[in-house]
Amino acid sequence: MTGMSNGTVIASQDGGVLEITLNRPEVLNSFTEEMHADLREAFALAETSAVRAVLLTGAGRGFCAGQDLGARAASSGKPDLSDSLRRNYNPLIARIRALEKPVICAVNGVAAGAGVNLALACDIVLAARSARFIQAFAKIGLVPDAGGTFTLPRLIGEARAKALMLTAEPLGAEQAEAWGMIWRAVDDEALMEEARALAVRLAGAPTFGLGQTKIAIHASADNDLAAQLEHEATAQKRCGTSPDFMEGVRAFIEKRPPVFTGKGPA
Ligand code: T3D
Repeated sequence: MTGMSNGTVIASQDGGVLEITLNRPEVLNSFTEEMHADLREAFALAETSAVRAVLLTGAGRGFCAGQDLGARAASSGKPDLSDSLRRNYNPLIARIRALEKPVICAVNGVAAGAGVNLALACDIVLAARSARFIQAFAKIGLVPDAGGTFTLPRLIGEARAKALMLTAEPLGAEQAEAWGMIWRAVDDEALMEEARALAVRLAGAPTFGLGQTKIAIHASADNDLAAQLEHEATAQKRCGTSPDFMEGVRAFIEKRPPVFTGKGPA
């Protein structure tokens, strides 16, 4: 196992799985400049070819409570919050969405503010049954950020997204699953075992094809059917010349488990 720990983020790689843990448990893993910088380093590791699946979680009883408000309370005058978004949150969300490999999020406890929307930027979200999701921005006069106004209405529809964002009411993990906001609510004690098993499984999958699948689903937000069919045709051409396609087909014919490399076309 290899990895890095620079205080506010722990990243450890085991085989093709990179596990990234937000590590400021005493303040529910809320974001400071330092944590953003550490997370950037962790996601740089995620972009290396040896990593084929990423698992993001939080240390302690919370997943992430969004921006550290202590830092904001200490600032004098009128902070330029667009600067914070453009330098930190926006590149983080864009990076997770663009990463051509699966990013699993294990929401181990409360997620609030940008912490919710960070989770929703990931590809597969599991949550502890006791976890709550709070679009807390309305309580402090801010607009939901970290991509939440993009992802949430697409996941659960405008009516529910508006109500959650205008009231800042907490949403439980089981309701989040029932609404299609997350993949699955899991018993608290089973969360990490289940999330890790999923990460290991996906790290052994045909990574190039999974990456193309993720990108195709994102492209559908902007495409009409004709454009999306063309997107699929182009992506399928590339997947069809990848070694994992040939391996998958051979393994099927030979009635044996496939051994995927994760590589794309040469
Ligand atoms: O500013 C910019 O850069 C713009 C970007 C903004 C993005 C955003 O995320 S804005 C939204 C910021 N987040 C919030 O408004 C959530 C604030 N936190 C809460 O509402 C509650 O803590 C929770 C509902 C998340 C959890 O409640 P509870 O009762 O389970 O825990 P707690 O007692 O409130 O929190 C535990 C500790 O964490 C506590 O510290 P203490 O009293 O033990 O010393 C609390 O102050 C601290 N904590 C929780 N959230 C934050 C925080 N400290 C700093 N910043 C936080 N966001």
